[in-house]
Amino acid sequence: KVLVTGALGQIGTELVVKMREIYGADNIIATNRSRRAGHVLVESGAFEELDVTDAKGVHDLAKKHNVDTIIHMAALLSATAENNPLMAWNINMGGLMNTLEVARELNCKFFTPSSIGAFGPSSPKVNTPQDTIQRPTTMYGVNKVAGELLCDYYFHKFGVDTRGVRFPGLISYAQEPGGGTTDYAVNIFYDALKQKKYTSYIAAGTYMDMMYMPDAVNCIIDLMEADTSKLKHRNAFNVTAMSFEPEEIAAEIRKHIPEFTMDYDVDPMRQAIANSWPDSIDPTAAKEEWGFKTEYDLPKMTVAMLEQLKAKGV
Ligand code: VAH
Repeated sequence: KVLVTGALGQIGTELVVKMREIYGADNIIATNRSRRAGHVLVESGAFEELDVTDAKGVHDLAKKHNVDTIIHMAALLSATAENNPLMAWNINMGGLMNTLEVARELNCKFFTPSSIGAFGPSSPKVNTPQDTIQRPTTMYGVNKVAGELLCDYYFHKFGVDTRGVRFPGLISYAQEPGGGTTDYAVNIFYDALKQKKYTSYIAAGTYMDMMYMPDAVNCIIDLMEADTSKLKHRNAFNVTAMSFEPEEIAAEIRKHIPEFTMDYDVDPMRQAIANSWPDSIDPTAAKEEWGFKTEYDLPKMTVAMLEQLKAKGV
């Protein structure tokens, strides 16, 4: 039985659908701080409200469902965290500690994502190595580095089978993201379809790693099914599918919507966050240790996103 926190979030939504297909709907317990009536997951299977900052609530729910795996996705993303640093610490670190403790007590396998946000201005910017300096300058980045270290600690101190990846920006059609810096690369598709125009809050020339959500979901499943004896790293594998800047994704969209135009209204805070992150990261360790691979590059993702959003009625 798998407990997923933050299941109604951008990753959780598609992850739970895929895991239910693979492992059976009754074996994946979707939880979220609040239920969202009408959300595909709330209407289609086991759903429980869970606030990950409630240690007893996490323990009792995991015990009630006799879970053996915890996929901890509940967190505040970079821009939200930068606007509410104390709340971000409490939710991101408090939630992680509570779920790690339950994983220790109930002997659960554990996954939580880190991010390219775990790197900072002093990390090598291009082809950022798996093991390198990590001095992020955002609260989100501090949470992610602390989270990587905490998950390593629970592995070597308590033997908890913790695993994780450093996700790039994730692009999805099923559930809009909330409060990220890379989300311009999602918003651009919605606006291209609705008004054939997008105003980017990230400046031209700002490269960031990205990945289409189906590849990200497969990443989590592949890593969780990997042979633990092959893992030299445990948490925070660099994973990425592509790196692009706003003009490149706009040009790709224009191949399908020729009249699409984009202009800029740069948001200083999210631009500063983006500037502190790598341009591109090196996923070699993930490829070597558990066969990480992706199917979608920018052209293929653009076709898929436009098709799926049109089908959704955007
Ligand atoms: C964010 N989408 O923008 C998330 C992610 C690497 C980016 O961590 O905060």
